[in-house]
Amino acid sequence: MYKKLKIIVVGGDGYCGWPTSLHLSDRGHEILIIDNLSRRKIDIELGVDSLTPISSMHERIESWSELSGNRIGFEFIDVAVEYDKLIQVLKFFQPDAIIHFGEQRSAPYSMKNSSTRRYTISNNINATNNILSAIVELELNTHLVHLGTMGVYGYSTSGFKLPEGYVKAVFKLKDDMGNEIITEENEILYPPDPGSIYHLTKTQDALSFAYYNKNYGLQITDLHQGIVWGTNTKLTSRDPRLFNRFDYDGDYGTVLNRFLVQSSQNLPLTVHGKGLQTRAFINIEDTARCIRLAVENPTDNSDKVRIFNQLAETHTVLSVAKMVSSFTGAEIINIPNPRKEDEEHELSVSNNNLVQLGFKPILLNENLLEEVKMITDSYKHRCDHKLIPCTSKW
Ligand code: NAD
Ligand code: USQ
Repeated sequence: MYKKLKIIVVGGDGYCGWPTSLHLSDRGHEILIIDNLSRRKIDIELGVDSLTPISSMHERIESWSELSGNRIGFEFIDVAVEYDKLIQVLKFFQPDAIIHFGEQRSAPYSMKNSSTRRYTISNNINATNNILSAIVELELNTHLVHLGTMGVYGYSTSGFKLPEGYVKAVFKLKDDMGNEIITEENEILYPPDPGSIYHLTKTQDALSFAYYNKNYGLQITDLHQGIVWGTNTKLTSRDPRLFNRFDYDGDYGTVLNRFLVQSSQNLPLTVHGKGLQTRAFINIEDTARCIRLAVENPTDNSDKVRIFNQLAETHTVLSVAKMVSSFTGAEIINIPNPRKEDEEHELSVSNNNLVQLGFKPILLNENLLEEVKMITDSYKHRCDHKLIPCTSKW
């Protein structure tokens, strides 16, 4: 049996936030979404649209209430800017947990120009700090669950299985006389190594969490998530009005989803560089389940931030392309890499903390690819080829 919780989902209109809100509402938790709909506005700015038609936030909530009998609340607030409104809502709602998805999450968008770079920094850093600060100001006993990224660890061959957030470190230094000093073993945050402005904000979030935990004893779980793939979950596919968004454009489309769209459009699968860069992957249904596990099993340990690696499996980009190609027959092309990244490295990651809480990962398989392919085929007429290339270069 689990306790029914009052949960605020910041960013609950987004790709991960919407299915997670439905999943938690379906479990009987009381859900209040806070979102400033900035993701929909960025679509307008970029001239793109989700491949799947998505309803307005109000229609989503009304349909869910009609179909499930469960009410989800919605507050239109920019948490990075409208601190006073955020305070009012938290004071009134008194959440047991806040799930924080509310950040600008595209690495290519964050690297487009000075305006997107500055927006990403100010939005993400202020959103996180305002939420933390509001919990402190109101003296709430709220568990903050944040969506971080595997990218905080950087991408290069480490030679070992990446731990969950922390490493034991011994420092070897030289004093002024040149004598070697070897320190005792310390537990430290794994050294951050961001590969984009977006990833930089996530590494800075991690420091804020460590500080607010140390100084104010806040209860925080940071989920270092891999690349999410898929679109609908069992709940979002109950009715077209509940459909989840599907990004395929060069800024927001993530690699596996893009490969499936490219296949449906009879376009080649665009592998950046050698394609031997390894990434962590997780299905959208698992994203919602893992967050539920983190929220329903709050940390009782306030002496440090709890960090989980949230992934099902790791693959090179090329092996993902080959999987899609063997299933759809699409051609694979290697194109010059628009990003500054290591194109050939291994990645082995522990996800033991979530597994211990009962996470049984959904692995990439043809049936699941088939489900997503049905979506990319059904909405192929909504795809604009001009928007597929990755034009953001760094
Ligand atoms: P998304 O852009 O679809 O959703 C983010 C939501 O947050 C949007 O609805 C947006 O309007 C809202 N938002 C942004 N800034 C806000 C603000 N200042 N105030 C209120 N609302 C705000 O992104 P997503 O794919 O759902 O990702 C959610 C989180 O998960 C992000 O923090 C991202 O870093 C993390 N994540 C995503 C993936 C992935 O593959 N999609 C992988 C790892 C981690
Ligand atoms: N890539 C290709 N071809 C493409 C698109 C991408 O080869 O057409 C490559 C990229 O160069 C990169 C890899 O695929 O090496 C992944 O790119 P991506 O766009 O799928 O994912 P990324 O930019 O890393 O970001 C996404 C989410 C981000 C999240 C991150 C998790 O947008 O919010 O934090 O995945 S992780 O990658 O584990 O850090």
